[in-house]
Amino acid sequence: MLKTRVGDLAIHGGPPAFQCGVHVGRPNVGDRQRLLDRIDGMLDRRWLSNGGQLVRELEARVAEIAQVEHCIAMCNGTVALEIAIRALGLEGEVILPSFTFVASAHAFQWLGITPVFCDIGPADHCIDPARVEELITPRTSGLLGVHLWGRPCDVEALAEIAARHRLKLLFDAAHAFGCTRRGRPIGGLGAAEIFSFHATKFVNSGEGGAVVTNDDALAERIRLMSNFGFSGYDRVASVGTNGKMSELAAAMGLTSLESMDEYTADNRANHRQYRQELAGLPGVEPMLYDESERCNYQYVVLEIDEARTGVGRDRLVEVLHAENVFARRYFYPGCHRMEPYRTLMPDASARLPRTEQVAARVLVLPTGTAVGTEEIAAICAILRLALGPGAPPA
Ligand code: T4K
Repeated sequence: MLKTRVGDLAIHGGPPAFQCGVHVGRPNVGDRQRLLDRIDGMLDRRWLSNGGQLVRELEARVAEIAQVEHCIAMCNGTVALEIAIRALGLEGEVILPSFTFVASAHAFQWLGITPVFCDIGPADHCIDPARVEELITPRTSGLLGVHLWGRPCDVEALAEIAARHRLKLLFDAAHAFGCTRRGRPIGGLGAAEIFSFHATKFVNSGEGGAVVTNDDALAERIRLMSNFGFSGYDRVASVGTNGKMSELAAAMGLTSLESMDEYTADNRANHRQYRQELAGLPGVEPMLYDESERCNYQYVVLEIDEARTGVGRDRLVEVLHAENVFARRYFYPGCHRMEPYRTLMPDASARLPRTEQVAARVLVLPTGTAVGTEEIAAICAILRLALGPGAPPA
């Protein structure tokens, strides 16, 4: 039973609703015995990294799910992005949304490429193709679409612009593993796509990521670059770095992949429960997934319209945190308001009105296999209470 009394929004009088806390990003953990068996095998083989059996298995499985020719497993999604950018030969400027996790922008800045921030579209939280062309300059070498929350961006419109301006097209699919766009699995779009298998992702390897592509030559360059450029024991064919996934991470990733369908089912049920329990709350708009596509439902995202709720998103976050519900404001305040971009591009806000608006409204709630139906019911009750007596009962 909830003891919370949010009242007039002076934070509650009773103890927090959850003693241990309910977090956004709590990892899904697959079958422990399967994981331990894999780790045993790895120890028996005494093969811990550098193209081991488990990494090869994971690559084959990811390529199969994404229906692509090549998957190169990586130590994380950020390095996957950096290596893909370098292998594609991007330079100068690249256009991408500001409303994304900062790694999408940092990967370019890190490589000496200027990220040029584009606003997001009216219908989704993804890059707005209608605003891309005005940002193209003679220095532009590519476009990065981000399938935010696992909802694919407007791939076809971006491909058309990229083809017309001879730009390379890359997708940050960190959130979109297991999803489809018009029935086609995310993975084979553009020149390459990258996945993240970070602990917080629906399928996770603790830390991990991958680049997937159908381009043989690009895949070969990426594989070399992820292993210092080694093409043989003593032969180095190109500059490279260490982007390799470890066998331990692959053991976790493979085990996670085996439970992917259960995770999806849980996420979907959670999403549905949140929608039902929050239905009818004026000014609280749950983000929907396209049920005609394959979705992973891994984020529960609300938009809070303060003009209608009378209570701002930030206040709701405070209330939830006081109850040990660690909701998040992803991806506030937008990359353009984070350093170094804030200093380098002080005027960016003026051309990113939707980014600014959405960044001020988004509230991300806990989901995944670690969150049960009673917890979701309690989180929704806290929100209803916080939204005051005007909020209709569930
Ligand atoms: N592109 C996009 C669009 C991305 O969203 C990301 C990563 C990337 C690229 C880069 O991929 P990676 O290089 O990370 O593979 C988290 C994740 O660290 C990050 O992977 C993810 N996106 C981002 C959306 O979320 P933070 O800064 O929110 O992490 P943190 O430490 O605050 O943890 C998030 C929540 O998860 C907390 O509530 C605690 C909980 N948590 C976390 C871990 C690691 C757990 O309960 N257990 C855990 O083991 O970035």
